Amino acid sequence: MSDDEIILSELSDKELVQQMHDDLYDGLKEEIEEATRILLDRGWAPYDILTQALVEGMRIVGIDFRDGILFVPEVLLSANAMKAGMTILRPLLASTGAPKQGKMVIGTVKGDIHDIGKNLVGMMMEGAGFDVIDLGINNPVENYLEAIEREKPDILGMSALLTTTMPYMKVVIDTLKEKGIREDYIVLVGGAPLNEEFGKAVGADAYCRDAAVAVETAKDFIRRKHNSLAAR
Ligand code: B12
Repeated sequence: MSDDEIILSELSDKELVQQMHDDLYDGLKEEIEEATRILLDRGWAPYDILTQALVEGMRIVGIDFRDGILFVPEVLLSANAMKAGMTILRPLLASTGAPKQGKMVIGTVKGDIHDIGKNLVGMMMEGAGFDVIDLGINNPVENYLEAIEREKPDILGMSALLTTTMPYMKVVIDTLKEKGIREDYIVLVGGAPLNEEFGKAVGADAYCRDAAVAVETAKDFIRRKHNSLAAR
């Protein structure tokens, strides 16, 4: 059967998720939107669609990008398709009615334009009851400073997907230290090339491997912050 004969709504859940991986690979935005809606109609939890269909699909794209089978223009189409699916899921993830937890400022560091992971973390944090101020991509240290001064968040989150841009996180954290305000914020870092050791080395409070870990870690730090304030 050729692709254009596939009727998404007639596929089983498993086939549909598989088809979404293929459609994400091919950058088919409308198909991703349709399939996302179908899974929602079938009672799928938004988080499961996000992880099993979209994030897993992008993982496969990442492998072929790494191996030189896919190139930037194709991966951009995949990213756009993924974002279209995320746009449908976002309000559903954000409206969980979770009690207010705190505020987060998040942005991708200077030189880096990857934003899917950051957006996903922002969405999940909103769903968990955090107010999220998203600074977007390619942020120099000044942007972070200005935003934390203005927003007075509990958490500062930085994202980097390139080995060449991840050291910039240290520039931001060192600047906070120089200004004597490092301890005023919980600093969380993330992105595919990072690891726990790197997080420690740059002076972050924690490295988070994915959005779910980011939410749990953020809640944990907020609890600790409240406990230590209460103990004063
Ligand atoms: C999509 C993509 C692109 C898209 C980005 C579109 C967009 N709007 O984001 C485009 C095509 C533009 C792109 C461009 C480039 N890319 Co690119 N890209 C990817 C790809 C395939 C997927 C990234 C992604 O979205 N993953 C899905 C999300 C959900 O995962 P994630 O980002 O890791 O986020 C999760 C966690 O890391 C964590 N997290 C992320 N951020 C944060 C922040 C905080 C605070 C916390 C707590 C957690 C957290 O939670 C997220 C959700 O669970 C990766 C492959 C890979 N393995 O990562 C390459 C990859 C990152 N890109 C790579 C490269 C080389 C490039 C280019 C230099 C290519 C080129 N020659 O031009 C350019 C760089 C442009 C720039 N200056 O930034 C390399 C990096 C290699 C390296 N070691 O540095 C990778 C690894 C591919 C590869 N193996 O070669 N890319």
